[in-house]
Amino acid sequence: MRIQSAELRHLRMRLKSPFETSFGVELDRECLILCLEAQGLRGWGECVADRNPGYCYETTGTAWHILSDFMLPAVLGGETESPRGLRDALRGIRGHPLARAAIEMALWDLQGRAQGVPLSRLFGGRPGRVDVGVSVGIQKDVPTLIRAVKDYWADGYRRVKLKIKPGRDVAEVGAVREAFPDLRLQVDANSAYTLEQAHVFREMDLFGLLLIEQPLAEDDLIDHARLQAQLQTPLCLDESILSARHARQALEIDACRVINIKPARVGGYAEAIAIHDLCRERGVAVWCGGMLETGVGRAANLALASLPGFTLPGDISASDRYYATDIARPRFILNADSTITVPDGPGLGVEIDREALDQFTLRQTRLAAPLA
Ligand code: OSB
Ligand code: MG
Repeated sequence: MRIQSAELRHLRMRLKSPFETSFGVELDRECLILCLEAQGLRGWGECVADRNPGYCYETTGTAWHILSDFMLPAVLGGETESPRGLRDALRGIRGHPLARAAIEMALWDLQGRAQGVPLSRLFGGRPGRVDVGVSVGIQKDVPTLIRAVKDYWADGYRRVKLKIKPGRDVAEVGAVREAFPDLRLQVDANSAYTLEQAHVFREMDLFGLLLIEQPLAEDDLIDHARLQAQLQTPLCLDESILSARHARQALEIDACRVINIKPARVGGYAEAIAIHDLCRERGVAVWCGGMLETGVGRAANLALASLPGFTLPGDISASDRYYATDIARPRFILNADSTITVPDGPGLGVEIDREALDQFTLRQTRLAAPLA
């Protein structure tokens, strides 16, 4: 498939409520939206890099640079056979998985639309519903946190993830556990601790958590293995896993027992599927992480989560958990059984709301293939 042109936009969208993690507070979510055109079709991709390099080193600024100056020129006009062929087209460009994943998503969408097939089918999943939960940011105080969880419970979420950081951990999680004894509960530290603070996690071991996500540094598999050895609760890695090779090595040394698969973090859906396959072979549970995606990235994540190894609920909440207005239609709604229905239209299975897209666009650029 010859890619004729690319349109890249930088968006800013107001979050319905501020999202606080161990690395900072977000009031607005920024992202890039990419549209690739080929054979009269449009494929959409989302780059989930944020304005600030808090979660990872990429930002909307670095992704704009890498995409418009290097990655898109390498793809435009060339014969990119399939999303899986992107790796070859980008040989020679190191790193920047979030930028890479945006192009890959648009190629999957193009392929799905060209073949009239939903992404879930292209990925090897099945149509239907997937289990989801909600990720709750750090709140002002414990009563506010309890109220937030109560509201999400009332909305129908049956799995909750609490963000924690040093000093805002055992008391918070203990209070939520006491108020909601049956809730499927997990925590995410976004690498805010060191092994010297292992006692925090030994205390949390008593709360019956589904998992503890990324307690230690992203480049520290060894100390994660040391921590896992002290705990009953499975450790789950997010930031540490950038490829299927990392996943294999982490599992081999028992640095984690669950993996959060975020397609963007590993450079796209092909690598995400490879991690899923590896974990499934080994009987290791995986779930689909989130990056506060718009309806574009959310549609693709739902398709991924429809693969059989995704046995834990994903961080894929309903559209109205994040945004009053989204850029894709239809909006995703939570079913009564704490699931969301996987889109079944061709490609991503969502349509772009041009008006909303324009409303949130800070800047845009268009790149065309060199004349053949
Ligand atoms: O660590 O999982 C994370 C959001 C932004 C950056 C990192 C993370 C998150 C979330 C939100 O936890 C998950 C969601 O999209 O609902
Ligand atoms: Mg995480």
